[in-house]
Amino acid sequence: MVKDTGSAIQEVTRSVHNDDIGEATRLELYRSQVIIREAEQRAYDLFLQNLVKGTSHLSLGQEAIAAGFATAMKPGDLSFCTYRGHAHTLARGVPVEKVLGELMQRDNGLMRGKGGSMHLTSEEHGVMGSYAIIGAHLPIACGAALRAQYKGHDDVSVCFFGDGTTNIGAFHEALNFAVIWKLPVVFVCENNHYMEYTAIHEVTAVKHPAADRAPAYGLDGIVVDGNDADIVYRTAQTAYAKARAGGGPSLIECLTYRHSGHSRADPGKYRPEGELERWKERDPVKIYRERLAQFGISEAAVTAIDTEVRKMVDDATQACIKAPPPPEDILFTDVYADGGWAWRN
Ligand SMILES: Cc1ncc(C[n+]2csc(CCOP(=O)(O)OP(=O)(O)O)c2C)c(N)n1
Ligand SMILES: [Mg+2]
Repeated sequence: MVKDTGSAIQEVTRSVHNDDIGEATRLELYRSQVIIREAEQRAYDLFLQNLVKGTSHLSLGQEAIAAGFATAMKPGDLSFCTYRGHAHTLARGVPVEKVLGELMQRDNGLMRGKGGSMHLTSEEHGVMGSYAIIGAHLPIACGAALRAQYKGHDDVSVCFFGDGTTNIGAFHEALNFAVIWKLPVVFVCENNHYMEYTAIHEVTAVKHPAADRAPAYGLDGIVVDGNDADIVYRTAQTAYAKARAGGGPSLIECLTYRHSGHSRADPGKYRPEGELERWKERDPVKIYRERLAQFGISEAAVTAIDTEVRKMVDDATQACIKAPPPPEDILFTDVYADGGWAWRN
């Protein structure tokens, strides 16, 4: 738990010694983080080889948030992502090959290469889109939650966004709407301390961009250590249980840091010297390896996961390199809701 006594924050203190998570879930949390880490690093390597064109935004350093929230979800729960959405898409179980193929604009990609890095979507996995317009998906997540409430379904809509997004009108509108309607939606602010190239504290009136605004909408201000997958997982469980029980929305601010620049071409030179190194000491994957050891999980079990995931990412890479580009006729498919475009003529 990150200590913060300077603002109206509800402290959510959870002991890592309370082992209610269980070994199977811990291994799942670890595996999910390693898949994201390896796939994101591979995406960057492929970019350097000019095999990924266009821009992409990596979540290296932010893996615990995607892993923790997705692992606590049930099938049927819905994820809404930003352009920094590879991690959340992978965490819901979309195969690495589908994600890398999409980044490489191949026919084997998640949307056959038509969407690209910033628009990963898989209805089958509950990934209801990645949205490049800042804040646009918060009201959309409210709409999905309103549908669940109206139909009496118990799925939860989980909406991920950055710290900079809290200064956009849609963030405030969506929060107010969700509270008034008591919607089963969980808003997750990944506070990585930077917008594109600007530190969030330079342009925001409060210290905690999401949590300090929560009381204005009648919500608790929750700040958690977003680099600790156990804490994230437990926080997610609490918020989902509240949403499913008709208790309405939650807003959770997860403190974290991106290891790479904003997008693939950004070397991140605007960051103060030593800051990245300090955060790397709190690398979520490193923290979690230590956690597994603390709970008596053998090094061999951990290495087996690392080896299996690396092979999976290598195999996916090879399959994508061999995959053809999409045929031209996909330009005329999946364009409108009926799947085609004929109605326009
Ligand atoms: C409405 C809108 N305004 C501006 C942009 C340009 N833009 C892209 S990313 C970004 C910064 C967002 O920062 P944050 O919400 O902290 O997310 P992070 O990239 O750190 O995950 C901005 C301003 C945009 N995509 N949409
Ligand atoms: Mg940010």
